[in-house]
Amino acid sequence: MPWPSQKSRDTEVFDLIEKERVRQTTGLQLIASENFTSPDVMEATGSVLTNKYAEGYPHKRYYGGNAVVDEIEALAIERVKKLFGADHANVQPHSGASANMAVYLGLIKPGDTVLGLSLDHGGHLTHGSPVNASGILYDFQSFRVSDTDERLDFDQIRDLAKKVKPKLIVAGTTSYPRRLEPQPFRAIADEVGALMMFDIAHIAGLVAGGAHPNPVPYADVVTFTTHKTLRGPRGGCILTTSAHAAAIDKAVFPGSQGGPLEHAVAGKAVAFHEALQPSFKDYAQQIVKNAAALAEALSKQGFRLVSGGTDTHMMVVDLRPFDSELTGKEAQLVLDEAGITLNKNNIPNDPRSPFVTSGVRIGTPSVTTQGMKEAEMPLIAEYIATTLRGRNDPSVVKSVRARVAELCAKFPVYPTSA
Ligand code: DSN
Repeated sequence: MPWPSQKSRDTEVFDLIEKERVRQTTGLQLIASENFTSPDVMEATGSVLTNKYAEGYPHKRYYGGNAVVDEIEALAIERVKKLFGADHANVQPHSGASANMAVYLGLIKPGDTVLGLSLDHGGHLTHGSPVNASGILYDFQSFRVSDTDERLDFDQIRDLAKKVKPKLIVAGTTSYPRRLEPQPFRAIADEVGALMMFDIAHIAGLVAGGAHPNPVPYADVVTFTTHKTLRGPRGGCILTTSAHAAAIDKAVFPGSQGGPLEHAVAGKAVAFHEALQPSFKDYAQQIVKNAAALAEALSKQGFRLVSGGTDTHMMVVDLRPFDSELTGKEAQLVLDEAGITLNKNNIPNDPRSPFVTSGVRIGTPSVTTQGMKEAEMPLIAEYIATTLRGRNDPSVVKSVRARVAELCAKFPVYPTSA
């Protein structure tokens, strides 16, 4: 027998997967960077393509047997180019972090100066955090959001760019709730002779669905993950102008990766197809409408929204006006018990550490995939507020847990949802 028989099947792992399916589908998934991908994307991701080695690119491989894989990867490339209007695409990055590191490897040299948003003001680990390879290998200089309105301040970014003369400017965020206009970044990059990279990991689905400006016409390189608002499989992608195509491809393979994950590439191709459908526009718009409704409802419950609200799929909530003793860490833990999953998050100039925090980050991509609309958002805000107010009373948390399960049962995610 080639594999263990059904009798000795690994029930331990499959039982745990089932447990996780129940957790995901009976609770509210409000992590801004997560989503429920489609059964078709999961089928492609779990397919025989996981068996294949395919170092290289379509029609230029180091192994035989890649005729079908070539067709799949070429399809993924064509679809994503069409989706975002890009000259060139590399669909092989295993993750957003791999995509970003490949861009640095391809476009700049170790020690070069780069400008990016500070992690504690909403940037990303790979935008120069001192504990990440980006910050270790390159001279990252960080800009921050303004103290007055907690939004990007392009005068500050321009002044810093003129002072440090970066080779590359990185736009993009992980916990910034406002639209990111690409034109001002382009103008500053041109003023100081820098290249411009736009990391749209969080907003890729919004851009694809026309609910956020598309930076592709302005940036030299655009990176993103495929599993957030874009609702694809876990993975990364790079779009470039023709001028940088060869350098980026070389930096992905052989520069920083070996064999591509063609099962993930197939999942990406399916997700790009789904995002090209007219209904994806409605989905993207609904994510934003839901986020606005949830932000308004949370504010009525006594929370403060960083920057005063949101224009995207996410919000960052300052817990201090609601309860000055309550930390993000404690909120995340007790909300988990109530079946509400989100993550603690620093607010700009947070007096607490990243392990404790004074805020939480909340996103609407997953609940929107479930079919929830503006009408459900005040309920979610109420469940959050009730849990946090009654956090020391297990009966309150238990009763919210039951109400959350009841709400989720009305919006089943997958056909077999519990
Ligand atoms: N982990 C992602 C997020 O949650 O924003 C960023 O890589």
